[in-house]
Order: sequence, then C-alpha cells, then structure tokens
Amino acid sequence: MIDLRSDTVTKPTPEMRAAMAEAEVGDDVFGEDPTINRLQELAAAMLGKEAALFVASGTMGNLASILAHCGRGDEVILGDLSHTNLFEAGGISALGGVYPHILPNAGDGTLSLAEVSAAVREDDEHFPVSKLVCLETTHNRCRGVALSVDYIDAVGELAHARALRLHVDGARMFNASVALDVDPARMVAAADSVTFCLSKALSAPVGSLIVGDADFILRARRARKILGGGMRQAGILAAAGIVALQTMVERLADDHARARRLAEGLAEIRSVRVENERPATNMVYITIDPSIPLSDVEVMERLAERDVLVHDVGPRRFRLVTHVWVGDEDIETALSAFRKVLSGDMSGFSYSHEK
Ligand code: TLP
Repeated sequence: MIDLRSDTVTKPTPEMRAAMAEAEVGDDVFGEDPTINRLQELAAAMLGKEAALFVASGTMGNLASILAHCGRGDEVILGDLSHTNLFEAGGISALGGVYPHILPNAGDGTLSLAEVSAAVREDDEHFPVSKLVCLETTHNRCRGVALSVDYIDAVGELAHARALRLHVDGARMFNASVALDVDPARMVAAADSVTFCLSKALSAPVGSLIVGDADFILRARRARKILGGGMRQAGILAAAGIVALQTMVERLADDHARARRLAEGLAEIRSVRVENERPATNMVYITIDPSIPLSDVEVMERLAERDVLVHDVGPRRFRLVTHVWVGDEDIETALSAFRKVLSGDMSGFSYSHEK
C-alpha cells in the first residue's frame, strides 16, 4: 500500500527497533529513566530551551502545555484552522476550563497581528484573562505551510509586550525548519513553549516532546500527571525518539521534493485542482471536480483498489502526505492510479484526464 493518508502511519526503522530492544530504562515518574532523560536533554538542546518533557502524543503535548500556561477562566488566542481548535476534542475547555478566543487563520497559516493585538483583553472583571497565543507550524490545515521566523518573532514580541506567552504547536516543526533552512532553535526562539512530535514524519512509533523553561516544564509535568500521562519504563519509546532526532530530520527534504513531484503530476490531471501547486513541505491538498461521477468514498475505494490511500478532508477534498515510506516510484504509481480512477478506466465512465 502507498499510504498517503498521513505521516503518522510511518513505522519505526530497524535502527529504532534495535535501540528500543537495548534501551536502558527506569521509572520515569521518579525521573529515573535514563533514556527518557537523554531524549529530553537532546530535545531541549536542539530547540535552545532549558528543559523538555516526553509525552504520549501531540494532543497531550498541546493540552499539557496549555494547562501549564493557563488556569480556569483564562483565555487562549488561537486559529480557527489550528489542530488544537479542530481536532483535540475541545480538551482545553473540557479539562482545563480554558476559554478559546478563535481568530481566522489566513491561507499561509498566520493570524493577523492586528487581530491578535485586538483580541488581548483589557483588565476588567467582565472578561476572561488573556494568557496565551498559540501558533502552528507547519500548519496542517493550511496545506503544510511553514511560518516564517520573522512572523513567529513578531507574534512573540506582541504577546510578550502584553504579558502573554506564546505556545507553538510544532508537531511538524522539523519539516518547517528543513523547508526554511533555518536552525530549529532559531525558528522557535520567540516561543515560550513548543510541542513537537516524534511519531509523524520522524517515523518513531510513539511520543512527542514539550520544551520550555524549567519552571514551565515542572508545571507541564504536573499537568501530564493529571492527564494520566506519567509513564514508567517508557525509555523503550524514547530510545526510538533519540534515533528519530539523530537520523530522520535531514532527510525530510526528500519528502518535500516528492510532495512537489506529486503536486506537479496531479496538476496535469484535468479533474484535479491542486490547492498548493508548490507544496511548502510534505502535504498536498487537492479538490476533485464535481463533474466526476464518484463520491468521495468511491474515489478513495477506487484508489485503494490500486494500492493508494488518501485522507478525505471533504467535500471533494483530499490530503496526501509524503513520508519516509513513500519513494519516487510510489509517487509515479499514485499518479497513475489517480489518472486511471479519474478517467473512468475502472469506473464505467469516460473522462479524459488531459487538461
Ligand atoms: N494530526 C493528524 C490528525 O489528527 C489530523 C494528522 O494526520 O495530521 N498538531 C498537529 C499540527 C497535528 O497535525 C496533529 C496530528 C497533532 C497536533 C496531534 O498529534 P497526535 O496525533 O500525536 O495527538
């Protein structure tokens, strides 16, 4: 199967499995897992922050971070298309009593600085207390765009000037730093906290990290415990994470090149509109012309019959994500599957795919 649904589907590399088998472990709730400690030190050093915390997932990383920054009734400013707003089950409100102040994301993943500034509340008993701004890079629903360093700096400056903190959901921040060719620590220098994931494009089986200053990480550790995320001999997982950080970052450029080839090929198919013809990183978003007499489910089924899996973000829209398990030939096979399915070869209709 050529699984383009997400980079979350990547499986551990042989080197990761070997490191997992041999990992030295201990009780991490006591702070005694040497492999987790090593991973946390590595993550903090790579991102230029004081400390780091290993958590089970990106969702837990964002939630524990927001709980560490905000109390009940505090307000967080975030984008309408952010993963935290759309796909984290409203956890910040459900579990933290944190009030979301939602602003529209522009197509490039940014929030308008003027709108962020206007969203910060005055000190008045009628209002929630503004505490935090959240950004996302790369931005998933904004087609994998990477926020520029200047923009992250500007939001950090604005937030800090108003006594707010900045959290970055950097689930795919290494895709961003590779695409921008900028040092990861520099990229998030303005952020007070960052979540990044090991189990997406970096191909580790489980886990994310939160980074920030030492006091913040202590509070995040408490939040992780409340969420039931204090793990014991999880050094087995952290061992794969160390390999991921050491071996899987540079190669992300290959995924980005393949996403560009995929986008180019798809753009040649008449019934496909590629939303990001020059993908910034590893995601391609497409819309299928309404004249194609197949439902979204049928499109996916027909592609799956040709060994290609895509993610339905409907209606008529699909996301395709490249990652380490998708090679050059797979891209060509996927393009040929799209051409066949959308030209009706196997669908009982005739539709030329030529533009
Ligand atoms: N994103 C997943 C799905 O939930 C959509 C994917 O396939 O892209 N932040 C961002 C920007 C993410 O894209 C994701 C996962 C998360 C956080 C949450 O990470 P996990 O799945 O580890 O909780």
